[in-house]
Parts: sequence; C-alpha cells; structure tokens
Amino acid sequence: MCYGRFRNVATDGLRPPAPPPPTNHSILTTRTHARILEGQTVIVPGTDLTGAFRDQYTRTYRHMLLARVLEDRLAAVYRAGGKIVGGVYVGRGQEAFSAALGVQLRKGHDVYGPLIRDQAGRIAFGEPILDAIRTYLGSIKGPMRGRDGNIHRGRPREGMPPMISHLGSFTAVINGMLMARRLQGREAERAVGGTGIGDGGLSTGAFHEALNQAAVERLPLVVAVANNQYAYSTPTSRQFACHDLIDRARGYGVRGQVVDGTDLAACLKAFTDAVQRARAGEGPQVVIGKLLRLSGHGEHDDASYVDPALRKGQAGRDCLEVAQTFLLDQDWATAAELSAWQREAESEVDAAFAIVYREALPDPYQESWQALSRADLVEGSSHAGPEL
Ligand SMILES: Cc1ncc(C[n+]2csc(CCOP(=O)(O)OP(=O)(O)O)c2C)c(N)n1
Repeated sequence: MCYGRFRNVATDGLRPPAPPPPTNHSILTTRTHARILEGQTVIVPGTDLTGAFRDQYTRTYRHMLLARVLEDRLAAVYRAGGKIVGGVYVGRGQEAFSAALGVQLRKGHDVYGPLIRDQAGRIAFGEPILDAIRTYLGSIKGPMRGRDGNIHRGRPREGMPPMISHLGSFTAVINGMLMARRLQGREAERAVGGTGIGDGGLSTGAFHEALNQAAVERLPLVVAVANNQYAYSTPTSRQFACHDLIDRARGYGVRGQVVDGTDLAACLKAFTDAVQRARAGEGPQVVIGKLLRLSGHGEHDDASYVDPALRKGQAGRDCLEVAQTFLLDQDWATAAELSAWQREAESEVDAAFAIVYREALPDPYQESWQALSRADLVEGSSHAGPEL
C-alpha cells in the first residue's frame, strides 16, 4: 500500500493547510463550508488512490455518518425526556479518529476497548446500533439486559469488553486480554488490542502503569488518544505541561504519531500503520488525534467554556464535513450519493428505534440481579446474546 502520503500526517505536529481548489457542494452546510475548503486534504503526486483505500475511506465515512445520525437521535430522545435515564455521551467531531481505528480491527479476532466517544469505532468494529439504543433505553434485550443506562456495554465473546468508566484503567484491561492470549500460547494469531482514551484520562496513574506495562511486555496494543482540548471543562493547558502529548509515548519507549483527527484520510493512514506494526510484533503504538469535542461532555453540558477560537481553527472542523468534501473532490461520491447515504443512515436508525420501543424493560421482580460478569450469564446459555 502506498496511499500514505497525505498531508496532515506527521510525527512532529500538524503542518498548515494548503489552500484547496474552490468547490460547490450542496450537501455541505454553508456555515462550515469555507473552513472545510481551507483545510482540505491535498493528495501529493504519486499517491496511490486506487481500490483498497477508496473502499476503506468510503466505508469508514458511512460508519461515521451512521454514528452521527444515531447519536443525534439519542440526544434528541434524551432532551425530549422520559425515555433515557441518566446521561447521553456522544463523540460528535471525533468520528473519523474513532472509526479509523475500529475499521482496522477484526471482530472475533482482535480486541477492542471503545471509550465514551467511540460510537463510530464501535460501528466500524461491527457492533450493531441496536446495542446502543437498547442500552440507552434500558431494553431487557440489550447486551447489559437493561442494567446500564448508556455506554458501559460490550460483546466480550467478540473481543469487545464492556467499557469501564474509571479513566485509564481500561487500557490495563486490554493489556490483560492480550496477556491472556499470550499465556494461552495464541501469539501466532497476531491479534491486536485497540483502545481509546482522552487527554484527561492520559493523566491518570492507571494509564501510565498500563502503557509502561505494554511497553515492557511489547504488547500489540494500539492506543488512540483523542486530544479534544478539554477534559470536561479542564483545558489542556491545565492538563499537561509537556510540549506535546506525544512526549508521553516517547517517555515510555513507545512509538507515537500525531495526526489531524478531523481528517479521515490522515486518521486511516495513521491507524493502518499503527495496527500493522502492532500486528507485526513491534510493540505498543500510540496515535494522538488533534481535534475538538464538538458537543458538551454529555448532552447535559452546554460546553460554554470552550474557547471560540478553537471552534474556528483546524481542530474545530467537523470531520464528517471534511470527509464529504474529500469524497466529492476525489469523485468518489456524488452529492446525490451522499444524500442517499444520509437517508439510508436515518432509515436504519428509525428502524432500530422502532424495534427497541416495542421491547420490555427488565422486570425488577422477575429478573435475576446477579452480576452480568458471571460467565454463564454473559457467555453461556442463559443469555443468548443480543439480536444482530
Ligand atoms: C479515574 C477517574 N477520574 C475521574 C473521572 C470522572 N470523569 C469522567 S469523564 C472525565 C473527563 C475525561 O476527559 P478526557 O479523558 O479528556 O476525555 P473526554 O471526555 O474529553 O473525551 C472525568 C474527569 C473518571 N471517570 N475516572
């Protein structure tokens, strides 16, 4: 593969964007169109843009789109009140970075530990959107059988453990799953473990321990660090004093890359490289995505603390709109196709909600409230698992 010579992928930071040719794409909102064009990815001469990359890009874009449509609907249902108890946490603006890792991993073979903003990665990995809707709406048919209200769901049998909220610790869980395979003598399978974390989570002791362990053990771990500029309302200036987060990887002897997290092409290249290296036995890999969380921490948070200048800058671009412009400029999709994909995603989400609205919530008098971690509940016959 030699599609890897896109601008905006650099191990030493982001370069200023070159001005792209003017375009006129009706699918894009005019509000952000000019800004997207300003930073549009430019393909350098000699880049191979044939088949495989085009296919992967298009596929990943559609995963991102589905995630956005799904999360917008979940947010709307939450705001309407009555159906979703607890919070709704979305990955708006982080879909490219998230999906670009998820799409590299093979369900049932690799390990994937998605975090709070990784709905797009989950979809790219192969989690059905029914899992998300069932969990948020508390359906008895959900992967957590109505016990969890939002994002702590998984499919352990398929290599995706339920997310845990304790920041930093999930990386150690993924390490553990990789170590288990090693101890079982399964290293020849060359499974990779991918997981996400935010700039805030990176400050935890648990994460430092986990990364150090992965480095020392040379585990095939890929960590996607979404530097979305805020940990809740804490800006990065109050989070770390090093020049760049990549220094953290270097400090542990781990290979790292920094990527423009709003640019799907750059994200795909970075994660393709990172996963290939981890699979080849080169040890853990860190990919840091520069982007901005385009929503609040959760839908209850208006994000009024976000610096408006960040929203106008490169990190504040909407990765979905960047990808749309790229698809049109490359002639990989027409505006009509983009609209059709949008409608398809909306229909898919409509259909899934219609299914879940008909499903029961757990009956507290009938349910066995034993822990779901019990193997016979999660992995065995008493729980057939969620419908696909
Ligand atoms: C160990 C730990 N400390 C605090 C929290 C509470 N908490 C939940 S999310 C969050 C902010 C996380 O920020 P970041 O890691 O940057 O991810 P982002 O939400 O920006 O995607 C905090 C402090 C937690 N879940 N775990």
